[in-house]
Amino acid sequence: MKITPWSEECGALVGDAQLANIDESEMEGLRSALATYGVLFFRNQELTPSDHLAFANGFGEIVLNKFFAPVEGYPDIAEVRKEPDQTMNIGGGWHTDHSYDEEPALGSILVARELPQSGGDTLFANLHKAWVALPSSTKRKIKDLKALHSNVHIYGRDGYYAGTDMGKMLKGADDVGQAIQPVVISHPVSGREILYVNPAHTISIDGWSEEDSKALLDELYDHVVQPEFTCTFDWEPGSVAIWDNRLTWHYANNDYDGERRLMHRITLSGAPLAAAA
Ligand SMILES: O=C(O)CCC(=O)C(=O)O
Ligand SMILES: [Fe+2]
Repeated sequence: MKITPWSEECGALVGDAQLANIDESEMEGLRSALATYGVLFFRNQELTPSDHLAFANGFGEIVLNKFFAPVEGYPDIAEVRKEPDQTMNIGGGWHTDHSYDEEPALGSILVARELPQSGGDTLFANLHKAWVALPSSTKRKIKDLKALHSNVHIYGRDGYYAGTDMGKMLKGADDVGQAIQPVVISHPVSGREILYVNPAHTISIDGWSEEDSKALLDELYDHVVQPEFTCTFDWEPGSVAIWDNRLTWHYANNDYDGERRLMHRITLSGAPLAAAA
């Protein structure tokens, strides 16, 4: 197994490894690389849905996403699908998954199944690097804050997706919820500080007015999306990505109208998040 940085900004490429056939010491190497790099990319994998499931079970514990349709015959694998006649995709804005859960998911293992001719890249951002580069005055101001995260406005009955052509592909509109999370967390494995707010799910800073919350959050979001903290993954047949939801945001480009894109996702369960010391 050979792990090399994907770019200066984020991620690592893992070569000389087949996820369908990995031993426990390589698995431990992947867990540790994920905590360091935030997202791991793989090429030329031959991974059936059963292999995908076996790898996920070896890596950690699986948690179900309540909103995505399952792959037929594999209730633990979710479909991330956009059909040629759809205009909306899943994850087409900067976000991290499941921050609205009390115990946010550790991350996901996403496998390319059907790709458009071009486009459909996924962008990632490194929220540890983004934290480190914040001015000290901002760090002091936000370090002990908490924020409210929700999915009601996205997956709920009157949410964002319900009004689009993605609405019919999703389920669980009554299974929505929210959680309070520290604005700066300590990574459960590496202990590194991470800015833990995101444009899709963070509603407000706990105890702040809507207006003041928005001003601070917008300032933080503008900071994170700078090129020095982000990288892009161009999917090929056989590509796999594993990301850490605590350390990264992601963004699925929606630039391939008229073509199908189908990915299989298994979500890994996480733990409650602690505020940075
Ligand atoms: O399709 C992608 O590239 C990512 C979609 C997404 O946001 C997710 O699966 O959580
Ligand atoms: Fe996502």
